[in-house]
Amino acid sequence: MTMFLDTLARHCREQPEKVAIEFQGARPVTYGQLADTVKRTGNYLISLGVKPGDRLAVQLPKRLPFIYLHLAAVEIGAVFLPLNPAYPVAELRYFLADSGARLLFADSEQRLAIESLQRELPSLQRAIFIADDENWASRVAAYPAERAAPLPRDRHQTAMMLYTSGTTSRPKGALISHGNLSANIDSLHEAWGWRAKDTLLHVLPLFHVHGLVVALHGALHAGASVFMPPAFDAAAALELLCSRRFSVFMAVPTMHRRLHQLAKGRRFDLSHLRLMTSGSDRLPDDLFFGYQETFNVTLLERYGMTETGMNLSNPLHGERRVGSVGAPLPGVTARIVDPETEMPLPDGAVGELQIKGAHVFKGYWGQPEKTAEAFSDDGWLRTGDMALREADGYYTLKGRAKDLIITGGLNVYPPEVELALMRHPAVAACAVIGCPDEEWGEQVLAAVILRAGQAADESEICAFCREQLAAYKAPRRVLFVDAFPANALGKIQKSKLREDLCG
Ligand code: MLC
Repeated sequence: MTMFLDTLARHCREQPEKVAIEFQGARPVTYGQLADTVKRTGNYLISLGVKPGDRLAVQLPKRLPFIYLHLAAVEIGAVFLPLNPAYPVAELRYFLADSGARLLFADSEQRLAIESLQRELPSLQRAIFIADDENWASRVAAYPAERAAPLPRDRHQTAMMLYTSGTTSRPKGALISHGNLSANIDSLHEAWGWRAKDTLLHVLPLFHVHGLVVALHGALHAGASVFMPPAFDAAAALELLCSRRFSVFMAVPTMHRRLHQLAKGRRFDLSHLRLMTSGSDRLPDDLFFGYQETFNVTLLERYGMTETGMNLSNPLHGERRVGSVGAPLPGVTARIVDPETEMPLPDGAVGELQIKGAHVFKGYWGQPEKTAEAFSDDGWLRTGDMALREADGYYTLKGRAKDLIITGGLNVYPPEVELALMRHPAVAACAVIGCPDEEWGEQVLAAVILRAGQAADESEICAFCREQLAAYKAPRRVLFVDAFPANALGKIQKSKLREDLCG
């Protein structure tokens, strides 16, 4: 297994003049410059007292400093903790307290909010604010581009901590090791044929596995070039895709839907792209076929999760099957089991999808019982997704064992939203569900029973949730009901609620 950072270092030595990243509106960064700035950034972090194993939190918009900090933190053995810039203070407080991060880099617009938080968080020794137009290279210019002694790094060391929503509790920090990252990247390179002449149009957020590992690491590991707009804009992306500059594009179904809708029946030939992938949520069949017709492209659907990176993929060559997430990637083993007994099931039977491989995460930060729950007795990761395996090895997802909602490629666990709703004084009981939605996949809907004599309206409840939760987790709709459908044990039947309310 080649360590991701070692291959990156090799590209920096062997092709220093080649463009690594062109951030839209900024001067392109070559591999040589990338290596130089990352090394200086690492020394800057060391001068700030960052030690191997320290959690380094970064809540910055998608810009070059985010990337330098990410690569430098990982390179010096710190644990990189990316945080969605959309998190409100209440969520940020939890992530910083739970992770015990000592250092936070944040957008200067957040200064007031974060400084007030700092008083409550003794573990957070320092917050450093970065302005939008800051020239990062000059911030770190005074630090050497060499290191006195090489830092020890092994594949079990934690490289990143990524928070995933908790099924029954607050979000958990998934610990991703250097070995996990390398296993993922090796496997994707083999499966998707990444190569140095690839050019990636990178439109995904950087604070998730999809944008950070699958897309960015994927390209840098290959020595390819990345063009990166600060955010996804469908019209701009379509124009760029038509420009013939790119060979690879990766997106979530909501982005593909917007691109497809933009075409409005016109045809654009994007077949010069050798690879267009879809992931983080199920790709609807109509979009798969719509892409073929409108863009002359067969999207490659793959399946992954924060705890593992990528697990299954349709093939680069060969049949990309509609509705299927393909077969296990190189180095990945998958099985379908009866969720009660965990006994393997035959082909064609629906059961829980379980995964093994060097890419599977180490566990959750500070939550050994949650880590234990995540694995079967014989060490398989329980994905919580229901699936079947066809006789020819293709897997098809068939729903979720857990009550997860996926909206715009982001996971939302109902208990977290329900907890926020229950803090509202007028809410007596609530149930949160995902309703099907063409653009977003699903939208968060809350069914609420009000306390006797209390009043509240939809917009008030939505606003109340948004103070506590990132906007994508807050309900888009609130329906007031008198009772919930319940089973004999009094447990709310969410499937019935979906039938009744989603219409
Ligand atoms: C934004 N909003 C969302 C949302 N994203 N609401 C629900 N779900 C989401 N995912 C809110 C905004 O706050 C805004 O609220 C309103 O929706 C409309 O905003 P928009 O401007 O239309 O949305 P936009 O900013 O364009 O974002 C849409 C998007 C974004 C699709 C570009 O959601 C996105 O980048 N999704 C990708 C997520 C991702 O990378 N997932 C990978 C996870 S890793 P208001 O009311 O304030 O205006 C993983 C593993 C794997 O799952 O296998 O890949």
